[in-house]
Amino acid sequence: MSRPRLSYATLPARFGPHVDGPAIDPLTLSIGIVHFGIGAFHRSHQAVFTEDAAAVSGDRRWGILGVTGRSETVVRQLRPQDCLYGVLQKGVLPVGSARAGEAAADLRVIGSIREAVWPGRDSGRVVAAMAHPTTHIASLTITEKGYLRGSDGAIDLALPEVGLDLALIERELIRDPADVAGAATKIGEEAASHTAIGLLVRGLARRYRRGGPPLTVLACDNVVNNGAMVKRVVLSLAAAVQVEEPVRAGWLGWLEESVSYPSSMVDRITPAATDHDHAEAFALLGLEDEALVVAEPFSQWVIEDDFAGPRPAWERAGAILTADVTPFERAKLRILNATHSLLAYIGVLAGYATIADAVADDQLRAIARRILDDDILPTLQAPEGLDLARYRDEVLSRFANPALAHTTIQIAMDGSQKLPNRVLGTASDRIAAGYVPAGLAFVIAAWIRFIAAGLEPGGPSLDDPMAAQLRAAVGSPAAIESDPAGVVERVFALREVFSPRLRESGDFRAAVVAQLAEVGSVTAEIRKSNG
Ligand code: CS2
Repeated sequence: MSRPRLSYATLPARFGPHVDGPAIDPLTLSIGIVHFGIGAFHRSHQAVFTEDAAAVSGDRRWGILGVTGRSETVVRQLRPQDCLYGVLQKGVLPVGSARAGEAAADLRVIGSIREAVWPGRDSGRVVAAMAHPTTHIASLTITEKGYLRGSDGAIDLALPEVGLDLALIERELIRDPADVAGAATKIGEEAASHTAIGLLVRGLARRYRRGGPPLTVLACDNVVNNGAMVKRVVLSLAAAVQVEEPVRAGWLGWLEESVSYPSSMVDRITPAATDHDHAEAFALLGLEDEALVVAEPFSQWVIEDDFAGPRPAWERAGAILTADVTPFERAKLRILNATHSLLAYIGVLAGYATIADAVADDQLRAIARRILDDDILPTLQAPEGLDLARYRDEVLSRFANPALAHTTIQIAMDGSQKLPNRVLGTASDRIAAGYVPAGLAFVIAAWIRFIAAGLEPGGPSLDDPMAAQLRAAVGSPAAIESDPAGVVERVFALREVFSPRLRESGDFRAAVVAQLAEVGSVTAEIRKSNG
């Protein structure tokens, strides 16, 4: 017999210990937010803040319409569950409690996602929701590569799927499909957009055509200045439309004046849920939950208070609304994400499957600590209320959380997209200040060795949109030993990844060459001592 599945109907009237239901009746929420990218991170982070804000304020306008990426999987997981899902929060009982140090898990069912759609079939629904006057926010967690930026930061118009989406945006601007008398286009029959940004801009185009109220586009990805970044991407696609004046000028003017693009810093470690997590959640709730997400207890959201219209009272749910996100965002990307990437690459090479295992290694923890102190902390200005040294220590202890199986290989993906945001800006600042950051060179060297290891039969898989270029630049695994300077030269020639300052610093390249040897000996030593 199949086990009962989580849904509105099966939701228990009372929950057992360590389990909680939605903080507000999900069926009373209307859609106010369209979110692109309803992966695990959105569900463990913004969706929880949004539900808490609704519960505290009683404002029911902020249900979320969640849009998947290319795959329909999340829709299949959520829809049969009335979009309810659990967040399994896993940590260790704090010092001072009776069972200090023991693993502890709590489950909370979240109901703030009210609709889940797949652009392959439901693009029309997304565009309609974006044009609807009660929608005030379009938010995004589409990962670094989802913005489809070229090396100048504008959208890459040469990509065929972007070209296809541009045509759909032009069609929106010239002729609103729903306005055409007799056409009676059924929403489900509208053409599918191919990219998240294409669909977002198409939704904006319909909103503009309908004379809709202002809207906020809120990027929630780990990208430097994510507000300005998404604005550039949106405007570069919007400006590429070939439509006549005055439509074009009106459209571009509306995007400037009626749409705001606040930056935000997001933080909650959310590893992929394992079978073991599913079993643990089932034991707590007694219901099967195919959309379960797992997360650490810590959660933080800092948002630039620059909204074009109304927004949820996120500050009442613990978010920080501020005039300037930059110091928070820098500290988080440069301390947490950079160290995550370091531990991911060196961890894979040393044979550690999870971040917790990698950071439990004394030698690796000491290396991480040294890089943080020598090369990272000196580049940061502490945001008000944050002590950088304490933050560093907290981050390392969050990584050590033994209850989270956050795999090194998961974090190792997309290095070409991640490193510019988390490591290379820091390196550039150190070089500008007259230092050669050997520690950051070590991080790049670990990444290069990781790429090289992937060239070996049975080596770690390289999951990266630039995988082909990266493999070609490294050449062969043997090249790391026979011609390290040549390898570094070729990797640094990748303009999409390295800024001119880094490309031109011979000292930094030499440091990376030296650190390739260091990474090799550290990982060989660890593998040997671990047998
Ligand atoms: C991680 C992040 O996957 C990664 O690259 O560094 O997802 C990290 O877990 C989050 O940013 C934590 O807030």
